[in-house]
Amino acid sequence: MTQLMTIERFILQQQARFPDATGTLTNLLYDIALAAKLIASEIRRFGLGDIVGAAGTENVHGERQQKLDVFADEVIVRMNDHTGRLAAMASEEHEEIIEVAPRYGSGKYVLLYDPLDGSSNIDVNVSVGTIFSVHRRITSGPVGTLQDLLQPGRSLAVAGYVIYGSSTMLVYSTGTGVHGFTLDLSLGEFLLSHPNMRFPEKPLYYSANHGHEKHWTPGVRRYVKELQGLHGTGKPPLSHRYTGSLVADFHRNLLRGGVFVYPGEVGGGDKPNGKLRLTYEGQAVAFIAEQAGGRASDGIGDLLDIQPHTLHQRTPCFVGNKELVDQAEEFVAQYDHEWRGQYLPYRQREAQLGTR
Ligand code: P6P
Repeated sequence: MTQLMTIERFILQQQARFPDATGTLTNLLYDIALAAKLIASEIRRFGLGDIVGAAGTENVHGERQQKLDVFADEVIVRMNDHTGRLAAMASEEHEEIIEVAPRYGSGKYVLLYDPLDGSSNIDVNVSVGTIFSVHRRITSGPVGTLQDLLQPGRSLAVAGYVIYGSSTMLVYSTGTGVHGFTLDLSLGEFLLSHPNMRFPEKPLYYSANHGHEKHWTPGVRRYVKELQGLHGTGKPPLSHRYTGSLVADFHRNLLRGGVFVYPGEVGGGDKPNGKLRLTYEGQAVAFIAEQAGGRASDGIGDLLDIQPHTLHQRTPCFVGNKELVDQAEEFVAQYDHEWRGQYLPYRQREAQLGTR
């Protein structure tokens, strides 16, 4: 019988490798794992329990808020706003920084998260996910500030996601590899099921929403045709898989090899700078991708090197096997000068620390 390794024991084992570790990050990861169990149990009951349909409210982006979005967000806030481990938080469901009470605000870390990514898929029973990133605090006041939250992804302390699918999995990295844990419902424990996850050498899939193809740039159109093997380069075509849940598409590509593509749009498209949010979606999958031997780009350069300017800043995103992401950059560099011209000023905007 293989050794039962719970996430708690694994995190403690990993902590032992850092003698000066104080256990704060370890306990923060426990908190996130517990929040994931609570959210998972509510999702399993969805449609059976009293949480049905949309909450009737809209989130900061004018998107219909499913009650489970609200529930997941509240679980994460309540799990973390009084532990003394965090100095501030940011969430897709909150327009502004989530303040931590000064008496708890001296934490060494800040947490950025999307509580329920892909939530429009909930009531059609397609996998959804929670995405989280943890930065080390860089300010020293009584509570955390935007400056702590608007850091490049390269300096992340932890990044991870939970996928609520046929099983519930928690995948995370602290910068020493990517490790996956599957929730054993009979034990109520996340058990190590995927140690040291790496993108397979040979990719099988690409994920993109062809419904937006008319707004893709010339370079991205050519790139996707290359992925489909239509340029006669002899490379085997990749199969197309797209669920509309970043976590589900990214997770499949991590396990089977592939690339997720959500580019910036032109020609009347309403997403010139992409759709994904840099701070609480893009940075997390980019950090995990690099730790798993892959990479992430906005079409210009590494997504982890972008200095965020606002909490809800969007980013184009090509993430997955390294050579597939490298290829995307080559096509954008060769064919997409017009799009680059309008995107670069957005990408390079100074961090707006005083505003959202
Ligand atoms: P589209 C979900 O809303 C999300 O942010 C990601 O999870 C997902 O990859 C993307 O949007 C889907 O967007 O435009 O293809 O529906």
